[in-house]
Amino acid sequence: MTGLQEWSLNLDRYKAVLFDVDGTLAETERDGHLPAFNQAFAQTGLPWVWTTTDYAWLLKTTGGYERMQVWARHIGDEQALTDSGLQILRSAHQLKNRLYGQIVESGQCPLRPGLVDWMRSLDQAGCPWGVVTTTSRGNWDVLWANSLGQAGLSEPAVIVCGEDVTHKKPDPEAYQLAADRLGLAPSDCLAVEDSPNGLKAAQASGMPCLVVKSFYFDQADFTGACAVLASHQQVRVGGPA
Ligand code: XBP
Ligand code: MG
Repeated sequence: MTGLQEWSLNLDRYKAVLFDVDGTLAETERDGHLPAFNQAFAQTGLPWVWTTTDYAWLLKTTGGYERMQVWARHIGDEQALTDSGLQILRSAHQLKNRLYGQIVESGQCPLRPGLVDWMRSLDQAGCPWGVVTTTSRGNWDVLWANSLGQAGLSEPAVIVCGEDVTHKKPDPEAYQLAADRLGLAPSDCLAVEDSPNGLKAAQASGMPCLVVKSFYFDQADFTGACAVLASHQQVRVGGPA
């Protein structure tokens, strides 16, 4: 019992459930990506240190490499935006993802409470679920191998990652692609997101979106979401909406 109000997911209404990854499945931005960025900057010799406040602002930009370029522009680091500077940023980003993998492997990004329970309920009800993220594919693979994949769940029915799209969230491309691959209309799927960019991406594709708030987006505007929850523990699968 959480003391929080339950939210019923009506499976007569949806043919698939599509989960965002970062922030939605685990607090990967707070516990994984941010520490990995700062470790990568130090190891690359970049004199950058991102605070939690910086990162809350930086999360307006999806994509880690893109986020680093936004920071360089923000602080007026022109050198970082030259051809040679961008090569350094690219290497730092690759290093960040390797370090992120090590953090996840060490168990520091546990799945959010209640998530596996409702995914298991989807499996039991025969409702396909998938993941729609614009993080790098390797970051999904390491999270799957070290947590979700060990929970006895079915394999995701569809996986869309950053490399699969030309335009990252809030562009609708990732959600449109996932629905296409499932052979479904976006309006027949439910997206599960934690961020305004994710909500916008789902909405722009025509997909209803449930928000389960995370650390960085606790105070964000989620107008238009079909519900805004504090925890996955509030979801009850199978009941009327
Ligand atoms: C997640 C992101 C990503 C991750 C870092 O977006 O914004 O940029 O923070 O991943 P989504 P990379 O909400 O679509 O999951 O460094 O691999 O880009
Ligand atoms: Mg997210």
